[in-house]
Amino acid sequence: MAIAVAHPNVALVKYWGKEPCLERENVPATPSLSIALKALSTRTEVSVAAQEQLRLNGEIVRDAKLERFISTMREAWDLPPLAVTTCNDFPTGAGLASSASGFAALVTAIDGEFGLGLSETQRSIWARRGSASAARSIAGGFATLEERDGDWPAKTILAKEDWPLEVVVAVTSKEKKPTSSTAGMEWSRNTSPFYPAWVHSTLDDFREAQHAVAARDFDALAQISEHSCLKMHALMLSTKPALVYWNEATLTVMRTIKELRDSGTPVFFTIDAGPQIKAICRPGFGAEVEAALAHSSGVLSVWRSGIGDGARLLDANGTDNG
Ligand code: 2P0
Repeated sequence: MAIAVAHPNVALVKYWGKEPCLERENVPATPSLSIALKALSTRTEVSVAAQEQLRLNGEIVRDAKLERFISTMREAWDLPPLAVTTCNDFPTGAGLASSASGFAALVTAIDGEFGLGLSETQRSIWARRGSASAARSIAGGFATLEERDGDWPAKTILAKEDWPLEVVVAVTSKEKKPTSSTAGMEWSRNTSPFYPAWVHSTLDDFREAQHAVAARDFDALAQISEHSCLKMHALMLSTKPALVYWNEATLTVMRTIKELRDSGTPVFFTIDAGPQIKAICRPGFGAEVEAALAHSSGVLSVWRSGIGDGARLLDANGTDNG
């Protein structure tokens, strides 16, 4: 049996939309840039079984996306039936990127169990076929996902130790999101009049964010990240039917973060395809931001996190030596 662990990631420059005709391969229409969340993780065990079986958070489930992904891997390798047991220590499917950490941990565990010998780049390319954001969870730290030589590998552009930003996740709902990201981004591409502008302008956002990370320029990263986030939600709102992922508490927390920043705390927000808010702050400000968000109306729970590593195998005792 092989055991792997991976962290979800939060995109600061967002991915929303796939290349037409390459949807099944999850080829993004835009590059993206993210940070991994150390405090949240998915742990996945893979072993050989008499019959294929997926157990998610203790329950046997069917998952079409995962089954399709494993059959794609079988086109490249002769894999036996698998027992896959996966657990998230955070809500699944609620806008906390469980598919990112899920596919990253799965590819890493399959690679380990069957000795496929995949490099980190190859694992990221495989993980992307499961879920594009999963490629970034293979890399960890500050990671990019962009086109290179006709493929889309993820890459760590700055190690977490080199800029130990802190993240506070404010959970405002534990419900599953109403529309999956995969479906939502297809609707946006097909129906929003803003979609071409989104694709075009994200290239500039990506370059600016890369420069901000390289220079460890917090204010520049804050500005470009909030812009990318709000532009993605504007695209979602202009989709038919409209994709409204926020709730009342999402807006309240957004205002709390703005007030914190106006009073001198170096913090900015980002929001994915769900109502949770992630606040990113300079090292040393996590406790203050956590306390403020915990008291914000409608917040159910808060998590504080550092930046995490990429997906990795645990040893035979399940110990993380990474
Ligand atoms: C991101 N999200 O860049 C964006 C921001 C959500 C909002 O990547 O269809 O689960 O499996 O490739 O990766 C969520 O979408 O979608 C996502 P698929 P995925 O993090």
